Amino acid sequence: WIERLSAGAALLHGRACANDVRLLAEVEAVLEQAPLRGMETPGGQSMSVATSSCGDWGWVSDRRGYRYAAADPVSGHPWPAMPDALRDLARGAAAEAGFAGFDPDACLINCYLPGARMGLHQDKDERDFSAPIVSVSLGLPAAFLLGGLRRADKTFRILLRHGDVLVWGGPDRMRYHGVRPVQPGSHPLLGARRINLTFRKAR
Ligand code: MD5
Ligand code: FE
Repeated sequence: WIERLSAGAALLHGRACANDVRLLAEVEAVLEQAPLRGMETPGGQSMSVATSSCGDWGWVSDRRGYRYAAADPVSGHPWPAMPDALRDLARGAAAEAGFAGFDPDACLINCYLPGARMGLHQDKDERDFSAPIVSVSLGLPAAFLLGGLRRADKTFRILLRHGDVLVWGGPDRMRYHGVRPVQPGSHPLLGARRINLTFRKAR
């Protein structure tokens, strides 16, 4: 079922569950070509979330800053293609939330082991903020923090479970958001980890 969180944000509960085995297999195939790696923030802090990407553009972070890159800096090769099963899920979920025609060119793969977290931030490395962002949660649950358009705005906690799909667009696209430390546990399909797929129109 679709839960409308605000004008441009919707939570599609369990939307990815029916196809989870296929989705995970596609993600694992991407990770064989472009393994998960730790990244460093421009300030020199190491991030607790391990990341990789598929699609035309991959999100990277290092001392030079945050940006989208056409090649994986670890291998020097282009990022793996975005698997159809992933693209179709993102397009379908966006359409159900009111964003027909979403055409993602980047899929960021975030892997959270227990204890990993993501601090409050805005997604502003994309060229065109008019496209929505689609986020797919797999594995261990996580408490997601949804804030406002200013860092100091009050945040709301949303529990994201395996298979949940979030769509953010329009007036909600630039909200501050973060992820509380993932609690220890084990998921029947993914084991002791949370994987989040974030589909974006980067360029
Ligand atoms: C995650 N990832 O669970 C989240 C899901 C990231 C990131 O935040 O940058 O890799 S994406 C959640 C999101 C994206 C864009 C806008 C909003 C939330 N929002 O307005 O709340 O690993
Ligand atoms: Fe984000």
